[in-house]
Amino acid sequence: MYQITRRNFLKLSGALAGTAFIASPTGYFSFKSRAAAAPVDDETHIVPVVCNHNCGGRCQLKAYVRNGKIIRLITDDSPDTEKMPQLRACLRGRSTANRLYHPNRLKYPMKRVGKRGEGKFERISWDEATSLIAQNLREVLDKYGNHAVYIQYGTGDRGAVSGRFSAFRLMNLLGGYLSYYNSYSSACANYAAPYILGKELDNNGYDTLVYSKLIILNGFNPAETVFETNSNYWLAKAKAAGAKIIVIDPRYSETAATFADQWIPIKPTTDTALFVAMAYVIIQENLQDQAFLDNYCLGFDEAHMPEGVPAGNSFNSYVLGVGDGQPKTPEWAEAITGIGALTIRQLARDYATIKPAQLMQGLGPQRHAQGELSVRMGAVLAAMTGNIGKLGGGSGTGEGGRKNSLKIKTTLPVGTNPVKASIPVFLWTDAVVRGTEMTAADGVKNGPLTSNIKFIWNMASNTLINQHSDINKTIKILQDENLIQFIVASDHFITPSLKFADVILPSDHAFERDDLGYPWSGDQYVVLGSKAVEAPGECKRDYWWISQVADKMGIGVRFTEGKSDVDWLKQIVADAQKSEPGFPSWEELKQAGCFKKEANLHVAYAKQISDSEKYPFKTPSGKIEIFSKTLFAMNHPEIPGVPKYIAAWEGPSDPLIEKFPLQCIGPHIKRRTHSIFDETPWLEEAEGQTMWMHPDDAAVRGISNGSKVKVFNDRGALIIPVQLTQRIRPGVVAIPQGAWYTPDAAGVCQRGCINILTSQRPTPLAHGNAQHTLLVQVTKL
Ligand SMILES: Nc1nc2c(c(=O)[nH]1)N[C@H]1C(S)=C(S)[C@@H](COP(=O)(O)OP(=O)(O)OC[C@H]3O[C@@H](n4cnc5c(=O)[nH]c(N)nc54)[C@H](O)[C@@H]3O)O[C@H]1N2
Ligand SMILES: Nc1nc2c(c(=O)[nH]1)N[C@H]1C(S)=C(S)[C@@H](COP(=O)(O)OP(=O)(O)OC[C@H]3O[C@@H](n4cnc5c(=O)[nH]c(N)nc54)[C@H](O)[C@@H]3O)O[C@H]1N2
Ligand code: SF4
Ligand SMILES: [Mo]
Repeated sequence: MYQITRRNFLKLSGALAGTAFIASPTGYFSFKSRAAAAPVDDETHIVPVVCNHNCGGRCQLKAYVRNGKIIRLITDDSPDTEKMPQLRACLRGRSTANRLYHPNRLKYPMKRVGKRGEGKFERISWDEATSLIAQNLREVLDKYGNHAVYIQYGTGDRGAVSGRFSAFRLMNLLGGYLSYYNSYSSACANYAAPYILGKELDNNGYDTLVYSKLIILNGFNPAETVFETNSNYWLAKAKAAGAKIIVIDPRYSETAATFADQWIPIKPTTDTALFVAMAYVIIQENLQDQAFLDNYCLGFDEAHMPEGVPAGNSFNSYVLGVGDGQPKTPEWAEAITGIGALTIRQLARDYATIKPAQLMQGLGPQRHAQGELSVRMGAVLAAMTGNIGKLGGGSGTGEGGRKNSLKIKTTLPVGTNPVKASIPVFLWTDAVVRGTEMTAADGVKNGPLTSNIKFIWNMASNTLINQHSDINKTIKILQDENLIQFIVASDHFITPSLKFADVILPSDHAFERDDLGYPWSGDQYVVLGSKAVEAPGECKRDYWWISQVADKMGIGVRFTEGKSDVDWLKQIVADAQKSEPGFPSWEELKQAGCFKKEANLHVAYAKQISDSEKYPFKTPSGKIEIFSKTLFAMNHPEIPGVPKYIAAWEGPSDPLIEKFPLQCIGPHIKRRTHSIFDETPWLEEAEGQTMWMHPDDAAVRGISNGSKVKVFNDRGALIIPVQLTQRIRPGVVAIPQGAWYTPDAAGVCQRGCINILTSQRPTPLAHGNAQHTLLVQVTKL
């Protein structure tokens, strides 16, 4: 059906996947888009489209369309310059046609006929579907009020007129809805970073990596997770320029395989112990940048503490063991992290002496039990080594920072939410069960809630079941029809989440409509994808049916202002032309498919470091708060005033490890964006769903490579083929997150969805999702 054969495609994915870079890291550069070579005959035309899923990047694709079908996909073939490299799509984006023409596409609206979750649906008309939604919405609003309506987190559609933005707009016109804060991505990092640095996660941009002499990637795997379309391009450049690259990860990730000079396999949840021991070495060997600490920081030592805090609470005192009698030596950390003391000493010396050095952390280390602490501790190390605010250095908190300064709007106008109450996103299941009882201690802001959640909008989201933790617990909550009255969900497939909805709606795909796409904003560009082909069956854009619901709620005209989805896109572009000099017209953008603007290098906190009097850090003291009085005053054992190592529940020293002896993490892998593409045959062939396990852990269990195993804990169980590999440290297994929950009659997942095993216990400060913190046992079948 497609001109690109599966064989060629798989070869291509291999080249992009990372491991192929080992032999030739520069291969990344030599790979060129093949647009120029592509023949176009009379019947074939090329349409620029956008990949709008949530990997952080935003790539341009070009669809070869013949007889109304996409027969081939290529990627950005615009000029490839140093300042603005091409936005080349990955294996996922390039296999989208395989997803588009999948036989299981949801094509018609349906309503539930069996019990909720049973998966029995019958086809209905759009009119009946939108009437059912409007009727239930009206009932819930009348009976329970606006706090009862919740718009689920969901990242499948990152376009400007997405279903979620449309629902925000509608609900704001109807008196508001219960909102959330945080994300599943970076709850701990974004919540904790302001306490030490005064603003949400920020670090130097990826293009500054070429100025770094040392790059430490902690739990960061851009060879698979991307984050910014060209993150790997810049890493490869930095390597070619001679930077030493160290990857700290329980797995020898694709990034480690591709770029690392050294791999440090750490036990999950123990990063803070490693960092604290590095601080010990730096202090012992007097390698710290004392001038930087004295000028910019609060709480490093007893001489720089805020008033009114008892002696012995500085970071230095903690590291040296003043209070607890335990100096945080590399030997202390070796027992916790599983990393040899010598390695820790050398890592500390490297980081303190090779300058400038960038400590970049992925979001994996913070999706853990006390995920806030590794973020804070990364910033402390970056301050101790004087790397914050320096070109080639970095803040130590997160991945590459944001430099996008385009003055454009990225959504249709959604209005203002009259409801001020909000919940941490991870606690939505709690808000269904006990919303009105939740307090500030649960992270509720501007509470109390006047109702539990009774109505859920679930568009472009698999978070209702698949991507949220502890699926068995969630199922019980959703099945209880006394709790939630109504769930409406739209998607391309009947996903595990859609099975639990009351009305399910078929969405068109980004390639089947005009759509604007924006990156997570590391780069300055906008992609305008054009409608390449017709959507199948009765698939509609979410905006369309939400307009119908608005109409039935009596506010149709106020909702649409007479505009179609494309009219809103045109308005966004017209507004951008006014606010952003040089921004193209709608017609020009349609033609080009993309607007790129060269960006300046982004050095996070450069202003504060250049003139700390004029530009203080936005913390209470105006300094980098290694000690935070605000956190100290919370007087919470898991929220210390200075970052400390606190052993995780379900971590390597939890007594539960006797029963469930393996730590289990759920990495984001290249063949899926979360649960998207799980259904795609080409990608299944490129990378099946398997669990990584160390041969030593397999040997004691009599498990052989490729065999199916059962993985379980007290929350649930799954079956998965095992891949024995030295690429993971003993005692740890990795089950890629995002596989579709596929239960047998006993509820055992046959596909390997990790969230059957994860916990809903939130992190202490951010109330975030610790979805990488779990203990399991593995047995052969
Ligand atoms: N291909 C692909 N790309 C994606 C996504 C996707 O689903 N697929 N999702 C996108 C989204 S929304 C997000 S939020 C990001 C997620 O990006 P991340 O959160 O950074 O990705 P993870 O794979 O969860 O974790 C990164 C690495 O951390 C390691 N790790 C786990 N626990 C620990 C630990 O305790 N310490 C250390 N040092 N390392 C640890 C994992 O082995 C993994 O290699 O990726 C984005 N990009
Ligand atoms: N155990 C574990 N769980 C995790 C994570 C983890 O690391 N470990 N990571 C977490 C993270 S970082 C995140 S961001 C979440 C992601 O959670 P989600 O955002 O729920 O994940 P996706 O799988 O991307 O689901 C998006 C859905 O949108 C649909 N979709 C795509 N395009 C469209 C469209 O145009 N219209 C409509 N209506 N639907 C569309 C897709 O088919 C898909 O079913 O998962 C979290 N869950
Ligand atoms: S999944 Fe991400 S990296 Fe891959 S094509 Fe889409 S936007 Fe680009
Ligand atoms: Mo995410």
